Amino acid sequence: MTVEVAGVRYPTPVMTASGCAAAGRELTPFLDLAAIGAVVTKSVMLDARSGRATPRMVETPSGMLNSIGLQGPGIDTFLADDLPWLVKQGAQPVVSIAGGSLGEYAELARRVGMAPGVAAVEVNISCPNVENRGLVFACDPFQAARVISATRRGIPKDIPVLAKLSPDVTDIVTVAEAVMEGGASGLSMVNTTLGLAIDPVTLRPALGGVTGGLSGPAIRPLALRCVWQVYAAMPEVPIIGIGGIRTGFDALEFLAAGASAVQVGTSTFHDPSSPARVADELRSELALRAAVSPREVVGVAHRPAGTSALRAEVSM
Ligand code: RRO
Repeated sequence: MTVEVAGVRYPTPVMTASGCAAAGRELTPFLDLAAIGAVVTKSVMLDARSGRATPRMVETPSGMLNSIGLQGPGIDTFLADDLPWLVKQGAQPVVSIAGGSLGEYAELARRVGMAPGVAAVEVNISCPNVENRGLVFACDPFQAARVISATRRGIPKDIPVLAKLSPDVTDIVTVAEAVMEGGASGLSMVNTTLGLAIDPVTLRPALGGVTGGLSGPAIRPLALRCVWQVYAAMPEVPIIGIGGIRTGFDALEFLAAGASAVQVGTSTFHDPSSPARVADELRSELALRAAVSPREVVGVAHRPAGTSALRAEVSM
């Protein structure tokens, strides 16, 4: 089940998604952090933040909305407490960073780049819960590329920089091309999509922050479409698929569409063992199709019917 993404090896292709389990401590009663693909930590900013007004989460059909607003301890506390703890667990830490300006990303990169044990850096340029839409850098190819190159400069060459993209754009391929030109080593696709829910009693927005990021199975076809489009345009670019993955077959869909690995997020709220369980289920799904490794199915959905060596008939 080992996979390689942008030059780094992971024990399985199934990682945690940023934002759903902080730095992983809450998951330890439910799974072995060293045995899952990677722990992608909650996006951390330079300073500690309390986040947005409550309520911050609301259930929606087949998913949920969040409006956390980048709550976190700040980079110094993260690097002093959380990262060393993760390294001690034997986990592969993928550190997610988020800044409000180019300078902040550059400073975050400099500090994370000096810390020991970082497997990869995921650059969150797509948080939907920022003060204004102009700060969703991933919605503008030019700004997105600038953030990635400012970050890349601060990170040692052997540590990959993954750009986390937003699905809330007209043409995700243009953004993907821009960040790759800016120096990204690969892409994490996708972040949540902007949504809204109305409280049935007050008839006001259900979230304190009014709008929020929609996640869960409701967005899986949307995320899958994004992965498909980018793989079709740039098959050589490493992609980590994210969006509503809940089962091994969901993960397999993303691999077939072109992802080399996946992240599981919202599912952990009702089953905290999800990242390990999905990997186990994916192993069975691959065996069912006589695939010897996850690598064998990456992008297979793009090949003409009948040209793959995989077992064609699977009884469901
Ligand atoms: O903290 C958040 O509100 C948040 C972030 Br940073 C993100 O990238 N995506 C999201 O749905 N929420």
